[in-house]
Amino acid sequence: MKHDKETLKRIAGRFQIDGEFVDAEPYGTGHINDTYKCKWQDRAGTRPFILQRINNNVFKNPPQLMENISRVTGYLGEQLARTPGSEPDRETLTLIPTRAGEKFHLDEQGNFWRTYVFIRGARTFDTCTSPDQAYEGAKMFGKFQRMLDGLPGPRLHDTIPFFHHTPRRFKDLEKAIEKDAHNRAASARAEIKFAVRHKPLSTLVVDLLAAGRMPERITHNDTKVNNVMIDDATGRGICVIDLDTVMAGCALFDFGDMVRTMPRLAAEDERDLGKVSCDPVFFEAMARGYLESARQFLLPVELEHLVDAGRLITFTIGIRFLADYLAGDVYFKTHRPGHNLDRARVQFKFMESLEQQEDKLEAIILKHSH
Ligand code: ADP
Ligand code: GN1
Ligand code: MG
Repeated sequence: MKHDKETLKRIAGRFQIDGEFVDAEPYGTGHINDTYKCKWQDRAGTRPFILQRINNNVFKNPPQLMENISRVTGYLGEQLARTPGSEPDRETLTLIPTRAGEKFHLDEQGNFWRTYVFIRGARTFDTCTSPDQAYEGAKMFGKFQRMLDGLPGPRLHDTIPFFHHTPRRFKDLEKAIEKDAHNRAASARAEIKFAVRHKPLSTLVVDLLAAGRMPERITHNDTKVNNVMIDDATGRGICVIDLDTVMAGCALFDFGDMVRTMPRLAAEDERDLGKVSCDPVFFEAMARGYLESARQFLLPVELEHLVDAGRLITFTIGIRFLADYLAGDVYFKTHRPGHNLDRARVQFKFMESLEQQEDKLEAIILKHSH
């Protein structure tokens, strides 16, 4: 455990929570932040909370990031409060302020911490276990885009500039290959070759955005399946989480990351590549879910490129894993040697499966577009 319990107790104590701190344990399988489930006890019993250290290697301006999250969750909460039958504190993340009334706590070491209400009776899945989950998760991400469509106020901060800018990501990869700081390029020759062969794909969405042919929207930008919570009792999608990258983007970024994760039944770091492919039944459930929520606002140019977006975002994240492997695993959390290379291989294998099934996937999108 990265932080000891005394430290966590001290930090948790800075937030507006009643009762006594009981315990904290690492929680979830995210690659970026340090997430803990904390238990607190008061007269009514024990209650869990999520305590998170924001990764400030990845996010350079945590106060701006927290301003985004506060605006977004506040706006979603207001809309939910007006919707009969909804449960605002389960259907959006809710920040708990510090005792000083701030959105985050800055500790003596320069770490930024935040606390969320724990969403009970729900969980996340690293891979979908049924087509229904793909349907539910995708429907939630579509609804999330729809609900944020009218967010008032100034443009959200770019928490990571050029986050899904594939040509820039490709340049980063080229730099990492050239530097080869850990002498790993030789062990990734096949993957580097694959990436270089697919370089022309990089410009697809950025060119359309630059030409003003693709609308900018508020998007989540990290819509992998374990960033949406599924209700234990009903199996319904309940809440979109992990809001660090909510900012201006393209609807295709979100759909692309769903394609990358929802119809892939093998793990993101599976070593047996024979298990890695796109399952068309799960793909269809996901497409149906997303389009039920998003069909009403998507433009033809967005609908036309949904299948391409799957390949593009899978490629983008594949080259990010590969670049991080070459750079010595400095960005994504890794749990074994070669972990980022294994992840990159899965992305590239999955891209091939998308390429092979392109016609079938296009037909599915067409079927659910109207
Ligand atoms: P990361 O950015 O590292 O992926 P996340 O914000 O996604 O971090 O959190 C990691 C995991 O913690 C999630 O996948 C989810 O399982 C769990 N989690 C996060 N927020 C909550 C919450 N409010 N209630 C319950 N579980 C949560
Ligand atoms: C990271 O935070 P997490 O684990 O949900 C990453 C995403 C990648 C994903 C790959 C801020 O997501 O961009 O797609 O890993 N988040 C950030 O699994 O870089
Ligand atoms: Mg996450």
